[in-house]
Amino acid sequence: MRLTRALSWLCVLALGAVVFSTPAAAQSVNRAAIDELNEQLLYVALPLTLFVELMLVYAIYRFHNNDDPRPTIDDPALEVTWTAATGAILVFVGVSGFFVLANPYISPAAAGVTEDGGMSDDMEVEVLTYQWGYEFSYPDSNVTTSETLYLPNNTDIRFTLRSSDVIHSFYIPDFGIKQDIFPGQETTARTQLTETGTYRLYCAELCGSGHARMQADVVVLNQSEYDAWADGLSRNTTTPDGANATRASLAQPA
Ligand SMILES: [Cu+2]
Repeated sequence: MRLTRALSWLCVLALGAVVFSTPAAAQSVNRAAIDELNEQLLYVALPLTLFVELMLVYAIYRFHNNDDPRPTIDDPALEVTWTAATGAILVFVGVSGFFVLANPYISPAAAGVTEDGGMSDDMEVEVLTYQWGYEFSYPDSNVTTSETLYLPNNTDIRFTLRSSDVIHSFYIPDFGIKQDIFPGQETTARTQLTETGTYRLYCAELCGSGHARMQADVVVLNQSEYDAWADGLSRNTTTPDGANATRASLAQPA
């Protein structure tokens, strides 16, 4: 009786942990897809964990005074059942994971999105990495900045990633984006942001002595604020928060 009560409390605690650990609203469609997958897998893993633990506790309790244990003899029905159940769970995990991987925001290259590919409505941001920093170019607005990456929300954005020296990466944990960047090769990341705010971009590949300094702020604005920011920069005004110069003024020697 005491055991039953203890197990009931264990179930209540586990359910409570799931309910209260539900993550806050995601900041990007990528992050939403990844969070949803984690949640689905949790709903499979939690009952399984509970089942195994309950069996363990039951076996300890039921057989702790068994002085003459005997091995289990063949039980084909039981073996078929646990093989089929394990197979079904693995298929569920594989299929759920595949659908997230095939998402055109998560794997733009796998989904056939190239620089001049089918998703040309995307806003493009060219990211150039070097030891040790990021430079962001906005071809649509003819603007180049460093230190801070400004982005609009509710717009499909494609990042074209290049490196001028060694392997770097483009890692924004809040957006669920992590893409390596290789010298002499172009990689792509894609997203749509859902929440305005300030986030952090990191390099996640050890790229030399300045690696720890290689990070930048990411500011997500609503579309009108973003347009005002881009307009202001294209008119060659300087803002105090990291925007350097327009691409036109960079191109002209002083
Ligand atoms: Cu780096």
